[in-house]
Amino acid sequence: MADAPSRASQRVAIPAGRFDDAPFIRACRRQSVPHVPVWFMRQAGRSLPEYRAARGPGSILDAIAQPDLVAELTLQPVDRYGTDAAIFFSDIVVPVAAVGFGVDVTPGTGPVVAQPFRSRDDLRRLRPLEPEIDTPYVVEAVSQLAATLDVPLIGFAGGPFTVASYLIEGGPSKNFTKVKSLMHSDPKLWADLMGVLTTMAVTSLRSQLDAGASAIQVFDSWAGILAPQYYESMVLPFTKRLVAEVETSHPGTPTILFGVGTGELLPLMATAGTSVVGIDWRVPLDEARLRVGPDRAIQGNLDPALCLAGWDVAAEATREVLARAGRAPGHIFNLGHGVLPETDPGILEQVVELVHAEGRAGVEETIQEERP
Ligand code: 1CP
Repeated sequence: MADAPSRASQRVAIPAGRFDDAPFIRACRRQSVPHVPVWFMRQAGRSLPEYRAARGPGSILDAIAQPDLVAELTLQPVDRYGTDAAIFFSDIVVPVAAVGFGVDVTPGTGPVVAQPFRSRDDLRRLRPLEPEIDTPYVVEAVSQLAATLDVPLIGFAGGPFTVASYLIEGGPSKNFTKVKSLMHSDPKLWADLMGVLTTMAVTSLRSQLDAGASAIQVFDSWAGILAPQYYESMVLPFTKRLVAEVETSHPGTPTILFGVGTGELLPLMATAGTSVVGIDWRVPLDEARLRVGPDRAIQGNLDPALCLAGWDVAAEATREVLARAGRAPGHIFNLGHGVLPETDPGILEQVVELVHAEGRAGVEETIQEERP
């Protein structure tokens, strides 16, 4: 680890804006595109046989700490599907695990915390993240990928609410009762915890952008569990700070904010400052466009479960998503949540082909046709 800074200084500089003409980046900016860009949340891993072959047994955190393996796993779905972006292979709990909070990721379950966050004393277990020391493998893998990829790399962080939910609940949760009770019984401690996690996310995202990521996504996956008024007062201010700080250090970087079950939160999420709002499958995209307003691109929103019902069903549902997205620029095709492990990769391959062939949102020729 002591050699991390020198390795960093030897890194080849990747010019910022290298992918400004890529359809994914252009769609994030609501610019015209040659075709609707597509990528899939959780496209790496899970359903790919080549993932299972390369990854082997053991905790995913061990895999994430091997830059060569991470680069390979990140590239696999891009090579197979022809997606317009790569999502960095890592996990939202990597920063908190790296500062020693005591988080593991159990196969079949997800993140598990040995001693969950309970009181003010636990804030001491969340020291500031130093990426070159704590997560040099992230910096290294992003650098390798930035030098190799011919599509933009999306870096990511967990939204502070979603990361806090794992720390407080101790693992995956259905009702988030412990989180909600801490939020409401000790709002000051909640704000302090959110502040620490926001800073950690910003630090991690900046390290990924410095190393060559072209865009970032904030996965606030479980924020949809909250009523709008509490999302607005107890989560959104931190998301706004996160986005503003990334914009300050890396101006113009496309940013995406995503959560599941956020139909009622979309108008608020649209004020967080990201270029794009991710939409789950519950809100049709024409309605989603109304909820997020004209200043944001949208990403989504094929129900991942419909990819399990055969190609005819998946094709019809894909066409429905494209039709609902309409012709206005600023649609990135995605699933409404992550790829399900039992998905046939062949179906996702066909979805990409169909979106590229038939997606019209922001397509230049369409815009010209519509000019008087
Ligand atoms: O060992 C394994 O292979 C376990 C499965 C797995 C994988 C492949 C986990 C455990 N994490 C990951 C990688 C991962 N996690 C990626 C890499 C890129 C990709 O898969 O394409 C990304 C982007 C994440 C992000 C992540 N982790 C989120 C946000 C996205 C989402 O799905 O909402 C969340 C909530 C996690 C926590 C997590 N990690 C792993 C699991 C099974 C879970 C979810 C557990 C739960 O339901 O609470």
